[in-house]
Amino acid sequence: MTRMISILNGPNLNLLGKRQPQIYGAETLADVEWNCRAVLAEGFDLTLRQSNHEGQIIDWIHEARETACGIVINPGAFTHTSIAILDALNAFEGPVIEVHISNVHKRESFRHHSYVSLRAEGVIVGLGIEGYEAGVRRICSLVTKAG
Ligand code: DHK
Repeated sequence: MTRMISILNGPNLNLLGKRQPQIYGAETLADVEWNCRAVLAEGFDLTLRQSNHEGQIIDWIHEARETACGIVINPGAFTHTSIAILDALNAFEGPVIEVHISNVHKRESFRHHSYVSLRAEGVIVGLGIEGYEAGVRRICSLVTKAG
C-alpha cells in the first residue's frame, strides 16, 4: 500500500518565487513539489497544499490522521502564533517535520519562537526550499524504520 506524506504550507507561501526573493528565493511551490517527488522513497507518495487560512490548515491536519503517514509543514507566520495548529498536530500520530525556508533565527525576534516545534520530530531552517526535500526524506526514513 502506498504511504502518503502531506506537505502543508501556510499563509503567503502561495507567493513563493514572487515575494521577497532575497529571503525566500525564486523557486515556487510547484518547484517544491517537483523536487520532493524526486526524493520520495519507494512506496511513498505525497500531496502538497497551501492555504492562507488557519482553519483550513487545521482541517487538513485532521484529514491527515486518516490519510497520511507523516506531515511536512511550513506554517508560515502561524508558526509563531497558532496554538490551534499545535493542538491539531498533537492529534496526529505520525512524524511531523517543521520547515522554514529562511533562517528564522537570523531574523526578527518574533520569528524565533515556534509553537509547532513543541510537536515536531525535526525542525529545518534556512536551507531554502531544499528543507522540504530533507523533510520528506526524514519522514520516509522514520516511517520505514517504524515498519
Ligand atoms: C515563512 C513565513 O511566511 C514567515 O512568516 C516565517 C517562514 C518564516 C519561512 O522561512 O519559510 O516567519
